[in-house]
Amino acid sequence: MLTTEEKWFFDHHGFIHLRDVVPPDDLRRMIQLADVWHDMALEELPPPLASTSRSGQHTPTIAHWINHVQYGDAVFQRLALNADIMRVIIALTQGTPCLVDCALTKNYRTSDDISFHAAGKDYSVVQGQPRAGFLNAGVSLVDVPEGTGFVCLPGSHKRNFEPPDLSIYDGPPTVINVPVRAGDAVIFTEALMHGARRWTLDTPRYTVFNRYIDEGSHGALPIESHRHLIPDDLYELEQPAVRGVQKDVVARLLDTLSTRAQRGT
Ligand SMILES: O=C(O)CCC(=O)C(=O)O
Repeated sequence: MLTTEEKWFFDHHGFIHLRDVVPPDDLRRMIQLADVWHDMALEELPPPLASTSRSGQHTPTIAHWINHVQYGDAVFQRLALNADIMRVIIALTQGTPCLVDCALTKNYRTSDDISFHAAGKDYSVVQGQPRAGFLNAGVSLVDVPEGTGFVCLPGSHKRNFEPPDLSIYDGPPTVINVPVRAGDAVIFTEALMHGARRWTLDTPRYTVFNRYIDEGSHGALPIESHRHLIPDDLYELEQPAVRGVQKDVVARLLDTLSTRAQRGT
């Protein structure tokens, strides 16, 4: 599932950078929808789409996100089930992924930066394979040049020692910035200390953050009242994960990946 180099890289750094995994037409469609939804008042969003960044105690200049976008359009369903991304998610959850969030963010030059944070310490190596309990697949819809966007403290997911007080604007080797192209995914464990530098371009930054866990669920998904808006595979992916029990959707994704590998595509 993961190459030897990917296993080493993820264990060493806490993230994997996948290049060019989303087709340009899908990127265009997601940006189009992001512009429409981000311009809407909360009550105008098509249910069950919501925006916890606009409903909580956040500053008005936070980099806003819209949740549950997979219920809003097939393009986000394709993304949450994207075989190139799921290859890594299935491997790192050791076969039992549960999708817990799909959030579409839009950053402007005026949006706040995001200082270092992490969720939990759930990273280990089990039977020689890396295992992460909480993963984030950040898919960039635009090119993100060096100096802005995602930053992390590589290796901090192991957290054998708490890091000192570091700034997201510090440089390598302690802090690294990960420039990406439109259609790339940075899959990282939420145990990794990460954040985002202020956006510097005149055109907005658009990202989809799809989050997955390896056991149970977070309780918010699936949204039963709107179950008819998503395909069966996605509905199953949102069901609680049970360790040792393979979901049919996972078996289907593994079949797709194995067929592709045989064809060399
Ligand atoms: O904007 C980014 O790349 C980082 C986002 C982030 O820190 C998060 O989703 O927790």
